[in-house]
Amino acid sequence: MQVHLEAPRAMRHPPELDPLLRTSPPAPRHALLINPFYPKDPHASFGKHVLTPTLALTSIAGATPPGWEVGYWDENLLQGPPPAEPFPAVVGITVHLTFARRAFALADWFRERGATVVLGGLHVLSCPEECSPHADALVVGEGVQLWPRILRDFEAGRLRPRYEGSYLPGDLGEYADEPPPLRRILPRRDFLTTASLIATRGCHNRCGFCYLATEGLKMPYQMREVEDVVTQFEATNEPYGVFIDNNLGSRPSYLRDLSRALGRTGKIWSAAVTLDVTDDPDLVRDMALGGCSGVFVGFESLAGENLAEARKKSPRPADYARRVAILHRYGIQVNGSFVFGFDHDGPDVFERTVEWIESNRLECATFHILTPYPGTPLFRRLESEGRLLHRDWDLYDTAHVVFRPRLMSPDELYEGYAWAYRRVFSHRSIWRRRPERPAAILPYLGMSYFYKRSNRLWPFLIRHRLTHALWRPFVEASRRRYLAERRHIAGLDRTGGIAAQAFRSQEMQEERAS
Ligand code: B12
Ligand code: SF4
Repeated sequence: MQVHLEAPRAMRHPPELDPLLRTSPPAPRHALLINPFYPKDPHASFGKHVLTPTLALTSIAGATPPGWEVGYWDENLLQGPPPAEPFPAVVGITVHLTFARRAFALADWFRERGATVVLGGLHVLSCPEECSPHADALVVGEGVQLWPRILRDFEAGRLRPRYEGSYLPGDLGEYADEPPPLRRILPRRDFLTTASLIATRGCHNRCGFCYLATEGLKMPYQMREVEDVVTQFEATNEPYGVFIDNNLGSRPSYLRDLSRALGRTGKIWSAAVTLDVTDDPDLVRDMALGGCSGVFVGFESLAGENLAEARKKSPRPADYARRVAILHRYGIQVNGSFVFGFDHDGPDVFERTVEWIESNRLECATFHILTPYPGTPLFRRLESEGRLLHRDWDLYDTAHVVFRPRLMSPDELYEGYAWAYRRVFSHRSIWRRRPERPAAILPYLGMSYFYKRSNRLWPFLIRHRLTHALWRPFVEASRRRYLAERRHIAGLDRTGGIAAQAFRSQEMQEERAS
């Protein structure tokens, strides 16, 4: 039996949709884009869900033709169900497997009242036949290039039931030519930062458990112009940005150029990268000088056999510690992501992993129960081995066991996952993982306690829209620490190279500002 820690009601159940509500007729040329509610894992931080918004909806919004009004609603911000006034002519909903049920309920509710509903997102890509009964039009794959065409077809009364997007450069244009996301529609108060940024698409890997390995998905690595990304970041007026790229480090030369250009802004940012970036410590130094305050690294497993089976081409686990030390040397915090339940994971995997995290002082760690996303090689293998326990997508959220593990029982896997979170969120573990540099300890502790030990507070903070205001001092402290650290890092190597130039231009900017 899996014992579940209970999340508060608002974090478990979506807001109610009034079945009797009568609405006005659809307002012409008015579109509403919706991110549906999903239940939150009580073991992890609730703060994670208000860090930064998904870029799916703002990317679509950025491609909306002139003359259209476009609204944004994220049900996870605890402000109730989507607004029905003015009643939208077109509703666009992003669908992931874990919130597909909610997305369909919203779609049905709006359609019953006369709106035209367009569904897009990862679940439409992997299970289109499941989504089509709930939509007037489906967008399979890339949506930005198709959205203007969909609105035109809608106005001309010739909307098609299905549109196929493509991530390949072609008739519909290049990735680099796509319009920037429209971030002004985002409620700024509700997120730590509304600067969700994306510079690249794809990844050089195709791990068997990753959504990038979904059958039929062709997503070559593509990059936006460096200057375009920097301009977008500056326009947000946010001091901190989060790159939501699958892997910002797949092309080291691009990451170097981007880091150098970002160094001009004096802002800080974090990004997901693979450990390969540490092949070249000089690249890591450029990232730090460019304002990189933290990286999210998918270590996945400390067992090489698990990585080999998933076909993840990455540094050997025996070399992880040395590489983490390189990131720390330049003051970059490491948020490690670990997956439990691979075929070579026995019941000792949890303790071993947590011990490793603590002894290498990872500032943050995220755990996932191995989850076979439909359409991936992992899903096909577990299905053919008869190991899937069910197809209740609500539970395919990496916080539940949905398959039979090889070397332990589903209960052992679940309990071990829950234990690992309890342990890394404990006072003892937070303290043990504190950074070595004394100046970094206080901001680290403040952030850790606010992020990891405030789940009782989060629903209140989110509902009362206090996220941005309360998080801001922590961001500012980190930014200041970074600016100071950059002096230190640039001082270590005043060769007259670009690294020192970035520092000097930053110094000049600060002097001008004061
Ligand atoms: C930001 C993010 C988050 C944020 C915000 C999530 C949210 N839904 O609000 C936070 C941190 C809260 C989060 C949490 C989680 N996430 Co998350 N997250 C991401 C991340 C990094 C970026 C998403 C994004 O902005 N992509 C960029 C946009 C532009 O791409 P896109 O969504 O595919 O949209 C394009 C098309 O799909 C299409 N499209 C999409 N929607 C629509 C709608 C319409 C109308 C149209 C026309 C087109 C269209 O057009 C878009 C442009 O081309 C992705 C990884 C990634 N890089 O994509 C993971 C990812 C989506 N997350 C994932 C997971 C598993 C989770 C969690 C369950 C993990 C956990 N246990 O905590 C939670 C729970 C959230 C949930 N149930 O979805 C998985 C989903 C796997 C799957 N097959 O569903 C991903 C893919 C990561 C991964 N590599 O496995 N996440
Ligand atoms: S390295 Fe990460 S983003 Fe790339 S394919 Fe593997 S899991 Fe996906």
